[in-house]
Amino acid sequence: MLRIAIQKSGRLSEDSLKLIRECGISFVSSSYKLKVEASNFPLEILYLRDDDIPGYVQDGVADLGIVGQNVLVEAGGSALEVEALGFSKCRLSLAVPRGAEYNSVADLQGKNIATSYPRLLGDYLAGQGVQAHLHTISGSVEIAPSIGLAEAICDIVSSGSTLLGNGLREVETIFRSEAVLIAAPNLSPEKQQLLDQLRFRMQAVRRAQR
Ligand code: PRT
Ligand code: ZN
Repeated sequence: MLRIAIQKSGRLSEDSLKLIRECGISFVSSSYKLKVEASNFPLEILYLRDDDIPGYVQDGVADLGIVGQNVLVEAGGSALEVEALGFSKCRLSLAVPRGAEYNSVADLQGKNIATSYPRLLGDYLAGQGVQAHLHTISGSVEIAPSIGLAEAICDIVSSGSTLLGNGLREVETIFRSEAVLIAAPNLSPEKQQLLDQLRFRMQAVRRAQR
């Protein structure tokens, strides 16, 4: 039996469930059950917070998971990306107040930057030779400049309307993300075979959508 962890409720949930169903896997999901078993494929589905999924997969509590690449890379563990899934596309970007002067990333030298992605941002800044003070906050990052916490932010953007609504201007895209299927590094041969079957079905679903 394979165990897959998906987001309980959020931007990935609906498409994750839809993809599993489109693979021909039947299960009855209900909002209060955190674990369900499929009836026609040896698969158990766990509903978790997305941030916890890479860790559970790395530790083998779940064999597979569906998360954004942003969460996988930020987690920095040993869970492996095995399949890009094409949904929940977004980007991780730096933004500054609309009126602030900004010519290049060098302008962030010595500045305070608020983010929920200190690893991704730290790696990017290091690659650019820029040193800044990173303030890690877990939500409502876009508010930081207006309350004097930071001169810039680094957060997920999709339409751009949240930045606009908070008087911010996107200045650099540092990472592009989409939902991915991840797997534990050392699956047994039996589980690996089930994963191959599941991936084959997922690829067929994606090809049919193109
Ligand atoms: O409760 P849990 O921890 O499970 O969920 P969560 O609140 O951490 O995550 P959730 O559901 O918001 O997002 C899950 C994943 O969806 C993210 O990790 C991304 O991979 C992906 N994704 C796609 C997004 C967005 N689009 C997105 N727009 N994640 C977040 N946003 C937020 C962003 O943080 C910002 O506040 O939406 C706002 C910007 O949106 P726009 O359209 O105004 O630019
Ligand atoms: Zn989360």
